[in-house]
Amino acid sequence: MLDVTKIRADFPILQVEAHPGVPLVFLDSAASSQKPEVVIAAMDAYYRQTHANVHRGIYALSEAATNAYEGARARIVRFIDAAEPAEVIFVRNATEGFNLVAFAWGRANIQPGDEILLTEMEHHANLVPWQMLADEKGAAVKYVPFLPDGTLDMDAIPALLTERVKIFSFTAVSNVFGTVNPVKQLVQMAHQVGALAMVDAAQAAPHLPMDVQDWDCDFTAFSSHKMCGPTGIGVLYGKRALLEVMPPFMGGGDMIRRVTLAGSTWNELPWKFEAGTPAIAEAIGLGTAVDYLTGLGMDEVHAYEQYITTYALEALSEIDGLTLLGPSARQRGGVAAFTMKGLHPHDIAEIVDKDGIAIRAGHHCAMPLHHKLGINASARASFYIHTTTEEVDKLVMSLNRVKKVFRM
Ligand code: C6P
Repeated sequence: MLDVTKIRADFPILQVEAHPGVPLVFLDSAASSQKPEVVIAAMDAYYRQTHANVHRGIYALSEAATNAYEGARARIVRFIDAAEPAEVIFVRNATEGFNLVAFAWGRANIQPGDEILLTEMEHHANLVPWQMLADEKGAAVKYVPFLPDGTLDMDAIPALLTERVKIFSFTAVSNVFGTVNPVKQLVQMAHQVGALAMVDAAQAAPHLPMDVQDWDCDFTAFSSHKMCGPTGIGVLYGKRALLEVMPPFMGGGDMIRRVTLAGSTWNELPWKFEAGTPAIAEAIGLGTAVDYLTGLGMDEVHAYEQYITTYALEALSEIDGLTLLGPSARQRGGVAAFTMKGLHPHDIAEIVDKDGIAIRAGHHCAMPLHHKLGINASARASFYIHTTTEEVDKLVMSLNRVKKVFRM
């Protein structure tokens, strides 16, 4: 079991008060996680001692910066078990990863009449870029439905996953239900009909051991800021054979081999997809975050989150009038979205904030999911390696107070 007291000491922000005299209870890691001291220190040290542009300078400082940047990539390669650094592209966030694939792979491969298969539980990042592509190409977007318990309707897939489908893109872990989807099985199903499979790992990479070769996915994307790293950087993984033949996403410096006034040729992977000066300090911060998580052990991280989520689901289900969204703790990651009878999620979030508790309220960038449930919004508490049972108890007490305030 993780030593949560020790872990909490690693996160400077957990010493901060939410309001004067009110300690912060941070239950919004699914939106963006907090950062351990080692990550902050690595970025600080980089700017103080190593900063120069990468891949350009002949001088020692630039070489040191390049080594640190590429060293971060090597850490990601190990963390997700990619076959080689060429397959790990630094992007701004998961959202950019989806846009890159929809733009570069999609424009070259999607024809009128083709289908793109998604699920009804997707985050807008894995929805809107495909809808834009389908509109442009005269293709159709289809959706695997979810069942009332927030799991995918696996029986509906064979009828949807026909040979017209060119790519099946789905989330590994839902950011609302917390559902952990059977990634390997879904990838296999896509490949059986000759479709590619892209996995949204935004809520998986921070919480579960990840192995892209075992998944056998063609692409996956995730964000650094949800996994103890800084904002402004994320990762797109793609199989070399696919990336090799894809046209670039953006043009500019670093992504070219040769430029003449008549035209240009492209750099090798992964730099073909990294136009312009990259987020160097952020890559180094992400590399350090990966070291930090690896040091804890991703199996241990997952086991702890299962423990705290089980505790939270039990405690929350005792509150009269509260409805939890999503499956049992066994099948979910560390998120608990809920509604409370007669209360707007924004009112809930506003009142628990007075007790120092940070939760998210709204549609969590999953409007179609909420629409299907017949609601506009939900409240969501999310847990991470530093969440304690005492914090969950505080949330439960505060939610009972919300009911009193609104006389429910
Ligand atoms: N979800 C949440 O509060 P970006 O914004 O690119 O870093 O991540 C997008 C994204 C993609 N897929 C899933 C499953 C996600 O959860 C997110 C981000 C946050 O749930 C912010 S909306």
